[in-house]
Amino acid sequence: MEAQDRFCEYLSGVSPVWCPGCGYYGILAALVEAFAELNLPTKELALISGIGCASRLPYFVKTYGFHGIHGRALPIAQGVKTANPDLTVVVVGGDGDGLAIGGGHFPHVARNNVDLTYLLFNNAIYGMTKGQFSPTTSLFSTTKTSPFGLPGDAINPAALAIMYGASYVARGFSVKKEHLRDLIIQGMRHPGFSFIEILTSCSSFNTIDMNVARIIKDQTLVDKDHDTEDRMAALRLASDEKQIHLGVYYQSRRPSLEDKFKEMQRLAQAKRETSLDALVKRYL
Ligand SMILES: Cc1ncc(C[n+]2csc(CCOP(=O)(O)OP(=O)(O)O)c2C)c(N)n1
Ligand SMILES: [Mg+2]
Repeated sequence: MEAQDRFCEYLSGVSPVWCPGCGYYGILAALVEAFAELNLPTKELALISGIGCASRLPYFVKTYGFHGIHGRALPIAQGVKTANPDLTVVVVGGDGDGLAIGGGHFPHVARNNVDLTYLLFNNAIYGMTKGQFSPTTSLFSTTKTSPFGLPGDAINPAALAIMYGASYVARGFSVKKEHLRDLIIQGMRHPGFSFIEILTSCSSFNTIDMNVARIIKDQTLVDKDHDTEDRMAALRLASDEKQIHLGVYYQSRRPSLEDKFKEMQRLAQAKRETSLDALVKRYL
């Protein structure tokens, strides 16, 4: 069976409730196409989210799903993966969910290299709660909670992921569906923590920061000669303020948390006392 024929097998039949023109429809299509291409059985996939418009995605897909609480998608996903390492775990959420209330979890899943694929839907606004600024809203933006302009500088999620130690970091764009699908496939195949920042407008509350026409004009693909193992070169590309580079910035192989747990289990078992007497004597 071809990937396009498998596409519907991954849809739950629940219709998305996002606004007309929302970029998230394109992300949902790219993700489901990635699942169909990888041909993973739905019972081996788990989608975990927090709270927000982006976090509604697990309802629309026929995999295991967990619509968690605001900012807690990553620790829930780490728990799921640790309890059942055979599952392929994908985390979805917004910029508010992952970088404001949930911002304290991001560095730790990245440095520990937990084997998850995290899709951060960056619309630079709190969409669900109707237009408050988020950590990625740009300086001086006027929003419902910054009527005289936002005084804070925006976070760059992809650059942050590189610095936190994520072992696969990419940036995609919701209207470039095939390109995004390929980034997701590569991220899901990568063993370790994969982070994909997805630029997407919020058709109701932020079409300025994430203006689709401007991003189309400003974007270019990551150069074929870019060395994805060069962390500093990756950081430079992710932080370029003149042009938006879409593609893979960084990819490296190092043991995942699951690999390290296996090694610790082996060490603990090798040291295990075989008799109660020997164990008691250790404490005498
Ligand atoms: C503990 C807690 N605080 C605040 C909220 C209210 N709340 C719901 S969604 C949200 C922000 C969503 O923004 P984002 O994560 O960027 O997702 P988007 O809706 O833009 O996809 C907030 C503040 C909540 N549900 N729980
Ligand atoms: Mg948002």
